[in-house]
Amino acid sequence: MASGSALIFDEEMSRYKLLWTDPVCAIEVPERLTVSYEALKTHCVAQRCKQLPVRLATEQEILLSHSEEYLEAVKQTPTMSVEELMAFSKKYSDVYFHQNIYHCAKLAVGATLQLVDSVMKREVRNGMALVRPPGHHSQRSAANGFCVFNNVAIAALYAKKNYNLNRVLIVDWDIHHGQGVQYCFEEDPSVLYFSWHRYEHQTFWPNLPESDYTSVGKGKGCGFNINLPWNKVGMTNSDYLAAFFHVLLPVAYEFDPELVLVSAGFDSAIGDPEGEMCAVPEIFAHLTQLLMPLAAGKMCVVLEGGYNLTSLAQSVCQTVQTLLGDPAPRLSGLTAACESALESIHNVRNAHSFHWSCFKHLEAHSGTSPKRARPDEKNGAAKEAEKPVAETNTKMTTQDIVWPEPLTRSSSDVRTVVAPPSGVEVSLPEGCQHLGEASQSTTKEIQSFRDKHFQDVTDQNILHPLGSIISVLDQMMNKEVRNGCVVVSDLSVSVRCACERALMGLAERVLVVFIGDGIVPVKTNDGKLFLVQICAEETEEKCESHLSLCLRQGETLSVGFMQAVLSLILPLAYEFNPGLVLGVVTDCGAKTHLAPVWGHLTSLLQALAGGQMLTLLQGYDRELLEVTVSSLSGAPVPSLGPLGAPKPEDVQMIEKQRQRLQKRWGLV
Ligand code: Q6P
Ligand code: ZN
Repeated sequence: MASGSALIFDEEMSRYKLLWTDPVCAIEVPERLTVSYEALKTHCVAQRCKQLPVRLATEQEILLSHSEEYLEAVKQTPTMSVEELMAFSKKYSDVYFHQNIYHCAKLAVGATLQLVDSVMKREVRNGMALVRPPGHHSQRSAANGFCVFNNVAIAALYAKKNYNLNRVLIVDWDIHHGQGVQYCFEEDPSVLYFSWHRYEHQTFWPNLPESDYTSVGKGKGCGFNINLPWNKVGMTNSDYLAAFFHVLLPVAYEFDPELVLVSAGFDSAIGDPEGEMCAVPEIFAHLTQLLMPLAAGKMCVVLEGGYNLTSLAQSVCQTVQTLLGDPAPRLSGLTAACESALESIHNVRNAHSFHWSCFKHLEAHSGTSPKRARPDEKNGAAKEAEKPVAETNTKMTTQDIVWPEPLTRSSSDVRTVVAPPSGVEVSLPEGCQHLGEASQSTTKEIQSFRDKHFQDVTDQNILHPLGSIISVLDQMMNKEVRNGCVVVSDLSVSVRCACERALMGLAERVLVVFIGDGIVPVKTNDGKLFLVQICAEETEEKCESHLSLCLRQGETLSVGFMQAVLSLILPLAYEFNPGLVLGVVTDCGAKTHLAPVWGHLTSLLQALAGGQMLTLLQGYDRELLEVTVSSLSGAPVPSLGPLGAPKPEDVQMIEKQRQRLQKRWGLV
C-alpha cells in the first residue's frame, strides 16, 4: 500500500519577478516560494517527504487546456524586451510576464503532473507541489491573475486521460475564484469543482457574475460546479468549517472522487492583504485532514495564491504536516458561522438541492430564510472579538495583524497501540504496536476502581481489559502514543473506567461516540462529556450533550450514517472540542455493513483532540478490528462508493436532532 508524502519544488520557479511598477502585481514575489520551502526545512517537514524532481510539461500537456494560439504567444515572451513584456501583459488582467516566466510556467505544470503521477502510481500516498506561477485563473487563451497555464485543470485532464479516471474532485480554497478552472469543466460531470471566494456581491476581483452560487455547471455538468461566495471579509475558522460540513463534504462523499486535487491558495488565511480573512494557518491542517479520507487518500495539493509571507509559510507547513500524518492542532472557540456566511451556505445548498441527494430534503422548504447566526452577534461584535489585534493603532493594514505562531506538532514514535483479545493474532500495520502487559501500579488502580464502583465484579475477562484501557490512556498522557484500540467484553464497566480515567488529567472533555443499543452509563450533565449514540432502537436524549440517532440498518446504513457524521456529529464534535475521543462499538460480530463507515468515522474523528482517540470494541470481529486499527494508524480507508439518496426516515431523524441541538451548538 502506498505510504509517504511527495514534495515537489524547484528553486528555478522563484527566478522571475515583476520588472516594472504595478501595485496590483507587486504582491506576487519570488519569496513566496522560497519562504515556504525554507519553513518546511526549518520544521524538518521537507526532510520527511519524498522530494521529487520537477520536469517541464510537454506542449501536448499544455494543449490539454490551452489553445495553440495562446501557447504560441506565450512562447514568444522569453525573447521580449521589458517594454514588449509590459505591452504583452497589458492584454490580460492582473498578470505580468518576464523572460523566464514561460520556463517557470512549464515547470509549474510539470511539477503538478509529477505529483499526479507519483500519487496515481502509488509511489506515495499524497503530496504537495510548491509552484509559481499559479494556475487557477488562467484560461484557454488568456493569462489572468498571476496565472499563465492552468496547473490544476491540466492535472485533472491529464489524470482522466492517463489513468482513466471518471471522477476527479478539485477543491479550490484560494480566496479568489478560479474562474479558469470553472470554464474548463463547466460542462464536464467527471470533474467536480468547488471554490469558495471573496466576492462581496461582485465588488471583489475578478468581479464576475458567474462566480456566484447560481453557477452550478451547464448541460451534463449541471451540479458539478459549486461556488460559495463570501460576501464579507473577516471570515473565521468557524465559517470555513461550516462550509466544509454543510456544503463540500456531503457533496464530495456523495460524488466519491477517485482523486482529489487541491488548488491550495493561502490568501484565505489571516494576515493576507488580498483575502482579509481571519482563519488561522492551523485551519489548513483541518481542511486537509477532512479531505484525506476521500479517494482512499489520493490527494495532490498544488500551491496557488498567498501573499503574507508569514501566514503563507505557516499555512504550507500545516498542510504538508497533515499530509504526513501529524495530528492536527486543536481549534478552540468555534461557534456558529456568521450571518453572511450562513446566507451564502444556505443559498449554495438550495441552488444544488436538485443535483445532490444530500441536499434533496431542502427542496421542500427552499426559499426559507437562513438559519440563525451566532446568538451573540450584534453588528459583527462577536467577529471583532475573534480577530487578533493589530500591533499599532495607526494606519492598520493586513500586514500589521498578528496571531500566535502555530505550536509545534509532535508525532509519537508509536501512533497506535492495540490490545486484541487473548489468543487472537492480528497483523499490525506500520506505526502500530501491541500493548504490553499492564504494570503493577495499573493493577492497583483497577482494584481501586473496582472497589469504588463494582465491588461485585470479579470476572477477570471484565477486569483485565481495564488494565489495557488505563495503560493506553497513560501512554497518551505521556505522549508516547497517539491512539489505541482495546477489545473488551463488558462495555458498561470499560466505558465508565475510560471516561473517569481520561478526565483525571488527560482531557478536560471527552467525546463518546457509541455505536449500539442500550443505556450508556455516563453522566452528560456537567459539560465534561458529550455522548453521541448511533443505535437501532429509539432512546431518549437526556440533554444538550447527548445525541442519539436511530438509523436504518442494512446495506444503505452508510448513506444516512455519513450524512449524520458530516453535518451533525463533526460540527458538534468540533464545537465541543474534546481532549479525547472515545469510540465504542457494541457486539462487533453482529454489526454487518458497519466496518466501512466506521472506518471513515474513525478517520474523521482523529481530526479532533489532537488525534487522541481510544476505541473500545466489544467482542471480536476480524473485519471491524482490522478497519479500526488501520484507520487509527493513518492508513487510507477504502472509499464507500458513490452514496445514493438517504432514507427519508433517516433524514427526518437527523433534521429533528439538528433542530434540537442548534439551540446549544451553533456549528450544526
Ligand atoms: C489577484 C489580482 C486583485 C486586485 C484586487 C492562482 C492566485 C490568486 C491570484 C490573485 C490575483 N488582483 N485587490 O492565482 O488567486 O491568488
Ligand atoms: Zn488567490
